[in-house]
Formats: sequence, C-alpha cells, structure tokens
Amino acid sequence: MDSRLRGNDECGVAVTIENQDALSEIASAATLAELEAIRVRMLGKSGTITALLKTLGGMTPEQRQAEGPKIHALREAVTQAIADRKATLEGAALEARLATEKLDMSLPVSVGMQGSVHPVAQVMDELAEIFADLGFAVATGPEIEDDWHNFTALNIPETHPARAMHDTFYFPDAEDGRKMLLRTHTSPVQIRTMMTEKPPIRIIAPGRTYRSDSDATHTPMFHQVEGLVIDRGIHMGHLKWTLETFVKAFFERDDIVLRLRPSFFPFTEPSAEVDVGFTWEKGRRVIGGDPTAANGGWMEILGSGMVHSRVIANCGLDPDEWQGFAFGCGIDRLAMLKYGMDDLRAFFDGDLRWLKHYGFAALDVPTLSGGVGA
Ligand code: 2U9
Repeated sequence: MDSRLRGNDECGVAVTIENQDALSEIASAATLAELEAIRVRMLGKSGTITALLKTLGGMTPEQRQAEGPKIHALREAVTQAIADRKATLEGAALEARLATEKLDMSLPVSVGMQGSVHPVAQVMDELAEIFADLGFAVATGPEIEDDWHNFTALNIPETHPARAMHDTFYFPDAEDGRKMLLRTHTSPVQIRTMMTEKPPIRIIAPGRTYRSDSDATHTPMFHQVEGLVIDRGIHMGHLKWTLETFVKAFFERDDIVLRLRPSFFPFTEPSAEVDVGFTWEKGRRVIGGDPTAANGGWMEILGSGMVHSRVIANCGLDPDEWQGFAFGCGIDRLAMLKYGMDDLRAFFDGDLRWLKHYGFAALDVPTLSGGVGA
C-alpha cells in the first residue's frame, strides 16, 4: 500500500490520508504522460485510492460513517486536481506549438480531383436557359413508355417503320397488356403534358432517347430536345421566329439564316425540315454567315411542323380551338456543332482525357447568362 495511506491498527483498514501529498504530486507532474501514470497509480483498477474505497466494505457502520466521507472527498479532490493539471499541460502544449509553428498563407492550394460538366449536360442547361427567356418550361417524363404514348397518340400507325423491332427496344408486355418500350423520342412527354395540363402550353422536353442503331453517327442512347407550343391562333410564323431566335442565341451569332424545307412526319402537318446556313472558316464548318457564298452551305439541324389535328384530338383537346407547333433535334449533334467535336461515340465512352479536353469546369461554365464563375 502507498506510504501516504497507512493502516489503522484498531480497525485494520487504511484510513490515514495524506491528501496534500497526493495533490502536490499531481500539481508537479511535468508532462501529460507523467500525469497519466499518477492517475493510474491512484485511481486505476489497482490504484491506491481505489484500494481505499474497497476497504469501506469491511468496516463497521461507525467506521464507515467516519472514514467514508474522507475517502470519497479524497477521490473527488484527486480527480479534480488531475483534470485541472491536464487542462494546464494541454494549454501549455498548444501555446508552445502556436509559438513555434508557422503557416505560410502565400502557398498555393493543392487542388484535388475535380469533376467537370459533360458537354451534353452543358448544352441541356443552355437550352433550358434560352427557352426560359422565351417563356418555355422544362418538362420531363418516363424513359420506359407504352406504345400508346410513344406511337399511337402521335398518329404513328401500326405499320410505320419506326415501330419495327430493329428501331425500338421492346420490353415484355405489361400485366395489363400494354406494349412497353424504351421511348424512341421525347414526344410522349408532350403527349402526357397535353393530357394533364390546360393550354396554353409552352414546353421543351430534353432527355435520353433510345433506338436500336449504332455506327459513327448513331448511338443506341442519344439525347433529344423537343419543343411544343399549344395555344389559340398559332401558325408557322410563330414556329419560324421561335427557331430563328433559339438558333441565334444558341450559336451566339446574329448572322444565322434558316431554311424550312417541306417534309413529312406523322405527328405534324405541314412538316418542315430546318436547315441552318454555315460557312467554312479556317478549315472548320461554322454555323452562321452567308450560305449562298462560295464558302457557304446548308446543314440540316431540326425537324418541325404544326401539330397534327389528330394528335391534338388524341390528347382530348379540340383541334378547332387549339393549334400548335412542335420541333425536335438531337442534343448531341448540337453540342458537336457548337463545341467542334467530331465523333458522336466519344460522348458515351467515359474517356477522362476527352472529358478534360471538352468538359467544362464546374464553376467556369460558359453559360449564356455569364455563368457562376464568369
Ligand atoms: C407532339 C407533337 C409533335 C416533334 C417533332 C421532329 C419534328 C423531328 C427529329 C429530329 C432529329 C428527332 O433527334 S431526331 O432524330 N425530330 O424531326 N420532332 S416535329 O413533334 C411533336 C412532338 C410531340 C405532341
């Protein structure tokens, strides 16, 4: 037993407590390690004060009444003294570190791995921004569709080649008999909007679309944006102005001309394919300039038309009251034209070198409104 805790001959238990000795030993501990050793020696499992506490069990009630408070007071005093000394030593250690350590605030920050915005996501943001300025909302819908929303409602008859197995990815039929598929265009989003919202409607529907096709200019999954306006008195003039405004804003040039060529789509009547004027500049085809000049030409970028009256009726609207226009184009192709990429398949390879080259730093995206970092 510790020399400071001597046995009492009369009751045979240690009761003499040299309290001051213990406290001064704690106060003179010079290091945290030294203090910890003292704590273990006094308060640990086999510590001297722990041993004293155990003696209480063997005392008579009278002895316990006399010695108990002293032993408990000792334990509390020692515990408190150790905590105080610990705080003092830790404070001194921190002060010493602060006095010697120096931070060089002029050192460059180490930059870890940073992601980038994929060109397709970037173009989707740009589209949403341009069309928001024209009063269009962004609409989304399921990528797994049934053939009514993807084909029938759009006036695409059973015999249309777009329905053939080689174009469309089909799933097993749903329990209720519906033919399920991966949407081949975002048009079902517009169908669902027309069926649930009251006109006037002004939406764009960007998103993933799927066709069983794969070569240098086609991938089985690609991105489309379609636009739809339904209102009273809508005509081709509205369509042409909207597309011109969009294309000029997207390519950030005012000298862009469009050419509408008559075409056929089951869901629009009349229908028009839309060409955009381009010129060769420094060996590159650039959207804009005079397409009739020696270095100019036309390039198809969009399909469009007035929404077929049968499509309007299929969605529960009266085609005599409501008219509209619609258009569609490939987002991947828009990105390629604007940012000068030449292989569509690279968009989906996940090659970090390609993304580094063409991707956009998250806070330095060239958005049309200036961007967060601009
Ligand atoms: C509704 C009514 C009409 C959307 C339209 C086109 C013309 C078109 C293609 C361009 C290239 C798709 O990515 S692409 O292969 N699209 O030519 N899309 S009109 O017409 C609609 C859509 C929804 C309710």
